[in-house]
Formats: sequence, C-alpha cells, structure tokens
Amino acid sequence: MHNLIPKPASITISEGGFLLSSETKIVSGTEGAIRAIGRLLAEYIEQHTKLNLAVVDAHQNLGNIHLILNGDTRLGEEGYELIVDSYGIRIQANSPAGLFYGIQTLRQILSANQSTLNLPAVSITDSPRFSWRGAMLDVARHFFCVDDVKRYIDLIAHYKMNRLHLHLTDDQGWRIEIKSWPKLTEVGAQTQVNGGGGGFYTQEQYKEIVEYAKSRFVMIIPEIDTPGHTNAALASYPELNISEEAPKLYEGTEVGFSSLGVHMEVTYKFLDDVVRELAEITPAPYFHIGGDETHATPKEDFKTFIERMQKIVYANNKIAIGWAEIGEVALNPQTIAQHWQGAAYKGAKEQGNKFIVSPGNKTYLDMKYAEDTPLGLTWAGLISVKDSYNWEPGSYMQELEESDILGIEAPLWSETLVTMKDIEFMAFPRLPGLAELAWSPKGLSWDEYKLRLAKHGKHMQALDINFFKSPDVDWE
Ligand code: TNX
Repeated sequence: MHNLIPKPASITISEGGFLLSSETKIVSGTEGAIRAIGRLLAEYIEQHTKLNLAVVDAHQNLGNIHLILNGDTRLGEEGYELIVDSYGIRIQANSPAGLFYGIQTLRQILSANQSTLNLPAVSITDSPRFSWRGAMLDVARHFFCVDDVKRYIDLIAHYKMNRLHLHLTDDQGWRIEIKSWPKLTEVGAQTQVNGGGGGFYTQEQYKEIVEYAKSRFVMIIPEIDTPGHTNAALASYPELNISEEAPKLYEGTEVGFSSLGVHMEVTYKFLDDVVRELAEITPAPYFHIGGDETHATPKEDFKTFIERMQKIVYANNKIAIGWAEIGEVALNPQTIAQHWQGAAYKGAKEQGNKFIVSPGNKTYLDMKYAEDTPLGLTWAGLISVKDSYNWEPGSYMQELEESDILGIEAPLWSETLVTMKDIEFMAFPRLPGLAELAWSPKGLSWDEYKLRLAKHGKHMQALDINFFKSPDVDWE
C-alpha cells in the first residue's frame, strides 16, 4: 500500500481486508466505456494474480468488485473513490476516466501484495492537481512503431498522465502520411539519426494510435515543427526551398539550420494541407506548431510566419500550442506556450497566455541521469531521479503563477534512443515522479517519495519496465 505513485490525495488504511478468489466477479454494468474498463481490470488482475475473473453486468452477491458511475461531481471529471473492505471492492467516479484511474491505483495495490490475494482494507479519495499531465515522444529523430507507441501510452496512462504529444516531424524525418504531399513520406520518412531506415505512420495507423490512446484516456497532440526543424520536408519538395533546390536528407543531430520560406505562398499552401489533413484525424482540440530553435529564420520573418501559422491552426478549429519562443509574437489569446528553457516564456506571460511547463533541467527525460549513463544528452544538465522530482511546478518559474499553468509535460527526445528498452530506461523512474508532481496535491517531499519509490520498484518489474536502478533510492 505504501508503493502508490502518484500519491493519492487521501488514503485511510483500516483493519481487515478482502480476499480475492476465482469466484470474485467484476461488476461493470453494460455501458460500453465502463465495460471496457472492467475488462481491462480483469486483464490486470490476471497479470498480477493469475486469477481469471468474469466481467458481469450486475450481481447481487457481496464479494465482488464494483465499478460505479455515481454522478457525484465533487471529485471532478477525473477523480475517483476506491474502497476495499470485507464486502469487496468499490471504485466510484463521476466519469469513465475516474474509474480508469481507480483501476490503475488498484493495480498497484495488487502488486504490493504479490504473495497473497488478501487486499488490505483501505479508503482512497483522489483527484488531480493539474488538468494537463503530459508526456512527449520524439518519433522523428528515431522512429518508433505503433506497438511501441501503444506501450508508451499504457505506461504513461498507468501513472495517470492524460496527454501524449507526438513530435512527428523534424530535420531527420517526416513521420505522418499526408495524402496531398506524398513525397513527405516517400522521401522524407526514409531517414533517422545515424541511419537504419526511419519510417512513418499511415493515417490509418495514426488513427489506430489515437483510438488506443482514447481507451486509456490519453489525448494525442500532434506536433508539426515549423518553421525550423524542417529539413525532411525541404528535402522532399524542392519547391518549398527559397533556392528551389532540395537539400540532402539529414541523419545528424545538429539543430537550427533549416527553415521554411516565409515569403513564399507555397509554404502556406503546404501548411494548409498538412494542418487540414492532420486536424481531420485528430480529435484533440490542440495542434502543436513547434516554433523552437529557429536560428535559420530571420527574427522579423519568424513573427510573420507564426502569425500566419496560428491562423491556419485556428481556421482548422484547433487551439495552437508552440514552444515558448512564440511568446515574441502576437498570440491568439487561446494559444498555449510550452516552456522548455530560457526567458522566452515571459512574452507569452505578458500577453496573458496559458502555459505547459517542461523545464529542460527537470523534465527532459532524454538528459543523462549521471556522467556514466549510457544513453542521453547533457545540454540541460545531468538529471538524477531526485533532481527531476525535487521542484514545485506551481512556483518554479519566476513570474508564472500557478494559475498560469495548465500542467506539466515530460519530453523524451530520441537522438540517442533506438529501442523501446531505451525509452523505458530514460523515462523510468523519472516519469512516475513527474506524473506525481502533475497529479498529487502540493507539498510533496523527496524523503517520503524515495521510500515509496523503493517499494514501487517491484511493481515496475511486474510491468516488465526496463527502469534505471538509480542509486538515489534504496530499492527493495
Ligand atoms: C532541444 S526542446 C530541442 C530538440 C532537441 C532537444 C534535445 C526543443 C523545443 N528543442 O530539438 O531534440 O533539445 O534534448
């Protein structure tokens, strides 16, 4: 019970408990979404206890696991209540998302008790601090297949994160099929950092990812990085270049050398098509336009460009998100700035826009843990497990109030990451700590967390996560 991450808002342990048996049933009602959550819970229970429980519509007997939509709005759209007592287990919420988070907590309780099916009596009441609890995956520097993305979705959702931002395009590769510009993938998807191919998602595969994410209450936010980080697009279509000559495809890791032509109408025709096609298959109300490291775009041109790019996004009924450099430009009041480094965020603050915070020296999962970490980069510093946890998102950034912040996001850039095992090694165990900062009430302490994380190691093992056994923690 002392292994729960993110830490629930309130938890009361009492005497006694409930014994799971092969007779226990999961009572989920007939409604589609809750039924699916019931089946997911049956899978978790089978994985952790080997019991194969029936999922049923209604059941009078005691001794069951009940998933209940109770219409109680006090815990908001994502909160839940979880009660284990001698009569059984009840998870109650006002929404399917809340029930989903309840079964994630139950899953951690199960693996805390691996040797026995006896669950301790407990009453948990829980709801999130921030509405935006995100992870970002760079599928451009190295490409990751649909199954890898699904596994990442499962893992982040388990820690109650609800956004996956996909960095779909960069200098080294274009990863999403755009039917009206087919060479983006015929040419621009064929490379990645240091060679080895590349790849892309067809629109059908992208929809499959979006659907899968939805079943885990995760929203997919697509990013098309502009006007820099565009070598793969420029290499695919000569006419997008000011020189009208296509550069070579690129497999290095330098940044800041490419730019779309700001004074060419074809650029906006191109972006109109890309945003329209991708917006059509993206149910999320957001569209990320990038805007970082535009060293190859003159400053004035950057403003002209971002203003037009924002208009394209809003014309497609999406809310624009951009890396905080866009704060130098007149922003639509709805546009969200994503802070990652430096003081550029102040422009967006002055304009009164909202933020997602991803400070590089705290949330960048691609930074090495220590000098000798075999993977990762170091430009934002070494980030130990302790460092990544030990900060307060509501007041970390000078001049930002908690009310300016929608939440936090943990980016994972993939210059040095090739396999799913690599992803897991860099994300775990830092990602659970960042998820806790986004979910749990303020006032957390590293000294308490590190004891919980030590116990939580077994659970990550049960989930077969390739995590870094950080020396910051006395693993049990
Ligand atoms: C900076 S963060 C970048 C990315 C790199 C990353 C590596 C940001 C908006 N830009 O292009 O992949 O550093 O850590």
